[in-house]
Amino acid sequence: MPRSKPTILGLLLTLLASACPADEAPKRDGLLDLAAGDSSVVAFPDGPGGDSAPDLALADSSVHDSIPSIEAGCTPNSFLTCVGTTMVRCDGAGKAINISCAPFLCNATHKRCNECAPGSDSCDGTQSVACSAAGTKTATSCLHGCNTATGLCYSCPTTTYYADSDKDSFGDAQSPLKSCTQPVGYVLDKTDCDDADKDAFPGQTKWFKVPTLGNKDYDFNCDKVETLQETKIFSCGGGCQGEGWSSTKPPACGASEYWEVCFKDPYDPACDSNGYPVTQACH
Ligand SMILES: [Ca+2]
Ligand SMILES: [Ca+2]
Ligand SMILES: [Ca+2]
Repeated sequence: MPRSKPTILGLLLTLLASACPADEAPKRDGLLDLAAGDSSVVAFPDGPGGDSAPDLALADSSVHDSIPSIEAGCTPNSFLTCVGTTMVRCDGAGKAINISCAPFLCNATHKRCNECAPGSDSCDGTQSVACSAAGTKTATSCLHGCNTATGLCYSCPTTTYYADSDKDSFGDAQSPLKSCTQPVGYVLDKTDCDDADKDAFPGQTKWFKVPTLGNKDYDFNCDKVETLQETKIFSCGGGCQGEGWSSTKPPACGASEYWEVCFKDPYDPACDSNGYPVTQACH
């Protein structure tokens, strides 16, 4: 549970009340930044970015201005206390100041700001950065790159593999994995357009009347186009012999339409026709 200001004041009062009489309190201007040329900053890391780290907002100066015992003076260059991400210390002139360690915690054991969040190992692809329990950051340049998920260096040269969840031997470009050896379930290929459907892959020649399982479309051959299997329109009135969709345009993928077959019976001069509903297949 976060500590509130009254708790902070109580802490500071307990710590310093006996050393600094209230009636000697000088007037503070409310500014918490170090004065230019204050050499004491060297002994007190001023947040993760050195002296460029932001000190607390002006409003927080009330922590000091309202405590005469601190205003009266503290032991120059001494560490006072930590409150969350705030370090309270005494500057070279004997005045208490707040230092912001944000976004990291103030470390009371080591009397400084943490440089990082302990345990938060990270990797930018080439350099591994570890953060110790004491909040100290250590960067290691990785010979074979590092794992962005674990933050650790690879021990050997890696290759990028891709998940093949539907086991059609084509991998999913959206699921890369760097590894020294080929992991089970991963392939070098990354051209599968639907890794949830083993019937959808580049070069698929079959035609389908129901959509793919993953993308719910009809692009089974991964060429980004839903190609109709049958497009021929035919009417028995135009010469009789032949077949095709009886409609004015081919039905869409998965839609049904009447397929008409027209022919001439050698023993009957009239044009015969036969027809039945057919579902459009695509890939
Ligand atoms: Ca696949
Ligand atoms: Ca597939
Ligand atoms: Ca296609």
